[in-house]
Amino acid sequence: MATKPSRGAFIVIEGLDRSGKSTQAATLLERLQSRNIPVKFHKFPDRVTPIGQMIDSYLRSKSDLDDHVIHLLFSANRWELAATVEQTLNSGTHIVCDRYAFSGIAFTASKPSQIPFEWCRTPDISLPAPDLILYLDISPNKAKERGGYGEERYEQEEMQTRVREVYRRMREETMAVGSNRESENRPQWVEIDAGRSVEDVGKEIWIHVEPFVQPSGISKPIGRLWM
Ligand code: Z5A
Ligand code: MG
Repeated sequence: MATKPSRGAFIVIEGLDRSGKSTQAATLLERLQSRNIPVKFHKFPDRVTPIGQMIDSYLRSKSDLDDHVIHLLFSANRWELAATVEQTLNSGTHIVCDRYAFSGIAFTASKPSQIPFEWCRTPDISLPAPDLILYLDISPNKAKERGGYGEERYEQEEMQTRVREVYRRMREETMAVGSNRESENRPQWVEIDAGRSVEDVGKEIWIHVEPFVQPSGISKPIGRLWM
């Protein structure tokens, strides 16, 4: 039985549609579980909650909502699980999370309605911050060749190109935000070339994750997004 760390690590997988986030989240989860490392999985949107059901209906184009409203619902969907995330981490269990606030900002800020980036970021300010963001990068062209592309409303190449640009901006800002603070309080953002085989991407992910899931655990307190 592995020793429980002082607190668990919060690991978020982000990236464009079909970059392989869910595939890699499942692989990572398996890898951790096979080593008896305590871990819990979250996925956003969490389509099970009442708010998540509204989001699901919107994504499947079964209902229509104002761009601001759907953005706030995505954020509320994270807030309704924020206390659970904290409890899990404080109990010494790691979290692997498939998409988080970065998806929220990237998708809304890329819409033709041109909602300002800062407006998009505001509702998620002070959510539990990840310790590690694994950003899976892929060209929209390559993503298009993968299974299931185009089934939901945001999966068009032009939109995906804009989404990629907003992710790049967030990466720069996430790296810069902490420059006046202790660097150890900054979430670590790692960009991974997701255009390679599932195995190669998984191997690289493990190289970045392993230092975060040591028995000694994470000693710094849980951070707050953009604070
Ligand atoms: N959204 C938002 O607007 N605001 C928010 O706050 C949040 C989300 C949280 C649904 O999300 C939408 O919600 C999404 C963003 C928006 N946009 N759209 N549309 P979702 O997470 O539920 O989406 P999804 O249905 O899980 O798809 P995905 O995340 O886009 O895919 P993925 O998880 O990145 O990829 P995958 O399912 O692992 O793999 C896709 C296919 O590629 C599959 O057939 C795999 O077998 C294959 N695959 C995976 N990896 C590889 C490699 N390496 N090589 C070849 N083939 C591969
Ligand atoms: Mg997915």
